[in-house]
Formats: sequence, structure tokens, C-alpha cells
Amino acid sequence: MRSVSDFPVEKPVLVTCGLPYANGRCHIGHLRTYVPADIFVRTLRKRGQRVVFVCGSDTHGTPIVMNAEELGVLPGELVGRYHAHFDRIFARMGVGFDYFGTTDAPSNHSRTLQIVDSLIEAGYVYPRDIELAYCPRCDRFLPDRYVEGVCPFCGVRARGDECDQGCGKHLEPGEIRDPVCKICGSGAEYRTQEHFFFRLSRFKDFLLQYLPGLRGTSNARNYAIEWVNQELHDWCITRNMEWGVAFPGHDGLVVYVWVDAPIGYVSFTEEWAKQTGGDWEAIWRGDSRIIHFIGIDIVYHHCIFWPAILKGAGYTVPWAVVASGMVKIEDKKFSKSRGYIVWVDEDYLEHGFHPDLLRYYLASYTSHTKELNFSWKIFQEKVNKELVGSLGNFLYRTTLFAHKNFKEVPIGDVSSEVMDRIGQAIDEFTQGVEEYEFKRAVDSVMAFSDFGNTYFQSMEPWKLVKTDREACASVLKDCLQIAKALVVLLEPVMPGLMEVAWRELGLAEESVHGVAYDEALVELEGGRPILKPEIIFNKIDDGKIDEMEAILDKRITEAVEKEMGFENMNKSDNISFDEFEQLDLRVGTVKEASRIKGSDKLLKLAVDLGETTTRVIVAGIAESYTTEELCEKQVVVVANMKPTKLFGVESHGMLLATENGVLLEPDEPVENGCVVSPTAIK
Ligand code: B3M
Ligand code: ZN
Repeated sequence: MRSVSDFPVEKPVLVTCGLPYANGRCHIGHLRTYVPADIFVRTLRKRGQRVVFVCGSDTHGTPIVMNAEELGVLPGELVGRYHAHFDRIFARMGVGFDYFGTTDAPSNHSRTLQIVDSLIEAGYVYPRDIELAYCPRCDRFLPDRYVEGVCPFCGVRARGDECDQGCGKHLEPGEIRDPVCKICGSGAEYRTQEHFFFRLSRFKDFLLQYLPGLRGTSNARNYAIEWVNQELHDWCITRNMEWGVAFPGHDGLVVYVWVDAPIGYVSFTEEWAKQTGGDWEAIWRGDSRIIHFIGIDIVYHHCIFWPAILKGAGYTVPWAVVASGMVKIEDKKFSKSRGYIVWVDEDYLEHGFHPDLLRYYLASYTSHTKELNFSWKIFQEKVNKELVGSLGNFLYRTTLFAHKNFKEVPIGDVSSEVMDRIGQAIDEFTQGVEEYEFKRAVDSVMAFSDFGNTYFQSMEPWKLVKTDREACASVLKDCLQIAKALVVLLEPVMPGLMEVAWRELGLAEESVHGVAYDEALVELEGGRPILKPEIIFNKIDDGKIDEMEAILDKRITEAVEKEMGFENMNKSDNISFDEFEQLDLRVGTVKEASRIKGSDKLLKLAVDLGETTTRVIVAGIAESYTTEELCEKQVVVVANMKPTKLFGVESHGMLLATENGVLLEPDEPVENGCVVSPTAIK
């Protein structure tokens, strides 16, 4: 049995979500983890299970410090801003953490110190001299993203902590080659310094025995087992920074962000306990079930590094790790820099969409471990067909019919067939959720809603009411009971809208959020008034979707323009001649130029490079040249650029221009295709 349902309901289950970095706004990618976790918690509670649900802001690490430096604010100010933002968005989205803390809180500093001290005492931490990137000009060591260079594994340009453009490997301090300082751009050197390592390698046997029994989704478990079978490297757990949790006894060193971040799960539970009189130690040192909801990209940290830390420090290890797949936007890889992103506030809530519609989409689009595609058209279709067409239709026609013809819940019994069908729906939903199959769970309730519609349709109560009022009353009683069950079942998925639906059934005394699943099987009391219902689910029209798509398109356009423009120039000192020689620079003549629809900055050019056909090149120069000015102009082209598609146009090459958009041109006309080379070698 891999589900949590065999655990005594009075014992604590702790559910956590991966901590958002307090370094940017909340987007749909975040919600892919938080919404299903919230559905899971609400479902467990409806089964009577004791659950504690915590999360918080991840406030440390180099990207936050660098971002704050760039904005000219203190890191504490920056994280305070985003912490408040996430807190607000979660409240709006109905994600109801019992405690939402921050990793910079005093309780997290002290819990981190306690855990680090225990690890040191148990002999799991040792010092080692390592070579670290150091910038002589800035006179400082360069942790993680303060340094860039060449990946030692694949040779591609990489950030200090991760080969983000190439092989994707995590890079340990000191591993990056040809380091360059990100602050001042000058070449860095390696200097020796003492740092502290966590003996992850010692935990191999423990992990090999622990991981096969780890519950949650199989993707997390399987990846983790594969990695442990390969090789476990000790982790450097200190960094040269001021911002973070100070490493005991060593000025200028803080613990690595991936140490104090998951410890947040513990300190947030402590904070929750302080507020509620709960027992955090029963969870973290006792017989509990700790369930982490995370994104698939941080499985290594949660299934390997984190259990080893907990084990080494004498804490309860996670019972389950549930890893969600990544999110795509309109079938394109999610990317902030390329504009494929949907911000939860700016692109969704502020346009008047109800939070629950997005919750429904996220839960039901695809299985939790698969990639989820967010598309406005599919969003519209799901809302209109499933929520308006099936669920909304059933709830509305049932309550409206009852109101019009009876004004109250009819007296009499609900049929046993309907009661059985409700029992089945509860089982299917809870089983789905407890196996982290949110789509299957939601689909099963929607099938139950279809069942309700078919029942209503086939019994034709609008005819019966004229011929056999008693028979009509019993059909309606059945339908109202189905409606009640649907509302209880879907409360975890759409808590806000189901609250409204609950009221429409005349059931406002007890909150729908607090009732157990068994309530769905409790017959609606005859004689309760049914008021005129309002429509809960409204169709989304095509115009609205066009508007939303236009907003996304605009963002993508701006991202492309930014990339094609002259921003983000980021140069390294001292490139070698070999590096320069990789560029194939040639002179060509512009034969045609036209504007690109939807972009103010880009032009599509046909350039004669002396090849059999002209080259199509998209260039960001529409603000400095008209199409007429460009025709027959000679230009300098980077001819061996990898072709790339921009606005549906495949561009093969780039023009050289100054940063204010003035094109380079040969001093006198030359043959098309003529190579541009450095004068030094002649
Ligand atoms: N703050 C965000 C991420 O890498 C990171 C999660 C921490 S969970 C302890 O997805
Ligand atoms: Zn520097």
C-alpha cells in the first residue's frame, strides 16, 4: 500500500511544498506544485486525517544577493517584498498553508545551527582546502553565480553552480574552468581556502535501503535510486557570503542555501506549533508521515541530500516525495527570458478569472508527473465544456428546478442507487488523490457530474411535475443529493466556488471546508428552503481568449526584441584567437527588407552573401533604418550563426552594428561574401 490512508487519522501527517525563492513573482509554474498539494491536504482532512501544511520563502543564496545589489536594496528588503507577494497570491489562490514562514527567521537560523552542530558532532562534516574563484579586482571570493566560466564536463559556458546552457550538471565550488567575475567582468583566479563538506558519501548504504520504500511518485524514487547507484559526492556546505545562516565559528562563511532551505520545513513546523500549541517534535522526531511536494528539478536535493542530513542529525526522514512535472506555455518550454510565462497576478487574476478555474486546470490537465501545457484555448475549452457544460449545468438546473417547483428540498428518501453511486465517487476521488493521481480523481468526479446530467435528462422531471408530482419529488431529491455530493467532493479542488454552491443548496450553517466526506452521504433534510440560484460558472468568450493570447504574444515579442537588440552585452576579458576565429564574418548586400508583423524593432532582410541563394536574416534595426534605406546597402554579417526562428521566420545570420543601432559597412564596396578578418594576422 503506497497510500497514506493506512495511517491512524489522529497521528500527524506533515505536508510541505518546495519553497519559492523570494526573488521574483509567482507564475503558473509555481502553482503546479502548490495547488495539487493543497488539494491533497484538503482531501486528507475531509477523511478526518490530522494534517499540518507548511511552506515559506527561500530567502538565501547568491541570486537573491546579486538581484538586491543590482536593484540597490538590501537583500532583506527584497525578500520581504516577495515574501509578502507570495503570501498574498497563495491566499488568493486558496492555497491554505497553516504556516508560511521565511528561512531568514531567527527560528530557522537556530534550527539550522542546531542541525549543523549535530552533524559536526557526529563526524559528518569535515574541513577541506579547496581552490575557489577569487576576483583580485573586487578583492573577494566568488561563490556560485558570482562566477562564470567553462563547464569542466561539457566545455560550454556555464554559471558557477550549474551548467545551465550545456549538460545541466550541478557544479561544485572550484570546478568551473576559466573563471570570470560577474561583478566586474575581469578574469578571476583560483585561491585556496578552507571550506566545509558534508559526508554524503557515507550515506550510500542508508539511502539504498531507504529509497526503495520511499512513497510518493515513482519518478522521484527512481531518479534518486539511479543517482545513488552511480556515485555520491560529498557536498561543500559553506559559502563566502554575509547573507545567510552564519556557519558556526567561521567569520565570513554562511551555510549553503540548500542546507538552511529544507531545514525551513522543520522551523516552520516549530512556528506553527508555537502558534497553535501543536507538537512539532511528534512530527520531526516521532512517528509521523512527512510528505514533500516538489518540482521534478529538485529531486536530488529532497531524495538524497535532505534525507541524509535528517538521518545524520537524528530526525524523522521523509515518508513520501511527490514530484510534479514541468510546465509548458502554449506548448513551448517555460522561459522567463523568452517570454513564455504566465504571471499569476498580472496575467490571470487581474483579468477577472476566478482562481478556482486555474486550480481546476492544473489538477485535471494531465497526470501530476507529466509535463503540463498551459494554453489559453485549452483553458477556455475546459472551462466551457467541463465546468460550465457539465458541472455548472447540473448544479444550476437542479437547484433552479427545485426552487421553481418546490421552493424547498422535497421530503422523502434518496434512492439507494444514487447513494451507492455517491459512495463510489468518494472512493474514486480519495483514492486518486491519495495516489497523487489528481487528474484521475477530478475526472472521476466529472464523470459523476455527467451521471447526474444523464439522470436528470432521462427522468424528465419537467414532465413528471405535471403528471406525477411525487415521482418528480423523488427524482429531484436524488438530484439534489448528487449536487450536494459533487460540492463536497470538489471543495478541495475549487474551494471558493464550491462555497457558493454550498450556499445555494441552503447549507450555509456548516462550512463546506470543514465537512467530512461522509457528509456527502448524509441525506439533505426535506423542507429546507431552496432559494433562486445564481449562475456559478460562466462561459469564457473568444474575445477574452484573444485578449489573453495577445498579452502573451506581446511578452514573447518583447523578449525576442530584447535578445535581438543591444542590451545584455556581457563580455569576457582576454578571449583567445581561437575563440575569435570561430566567427565567420562576411560582407553581404541587402537585397530586400520588410517589416515583421507584430514587432516594432525587427526587420526581415534578404542578404546576398555570394551564395547561390540569399540569406534570410532577422535584424533588430527597424528603429534606426527604413526598409528603403537598407536596400543595396553593404553590411557585415556573422554568417555561421545557428539558424533560429523569430516570429515564424527562420533567421540565419546576424548583422553587426554599434550599440545605438548604426550598421557597419565596408569603407568601399567589396564583393559579396568577402571574409572579414583581423588585420593583425596579415
Ligand atoms: N527555493 C526553489 C527551487 O529550486 C527552491 C526550493 C527549495 S525547497 C527546500 O525550485
Ligand atoms: Zn571582480
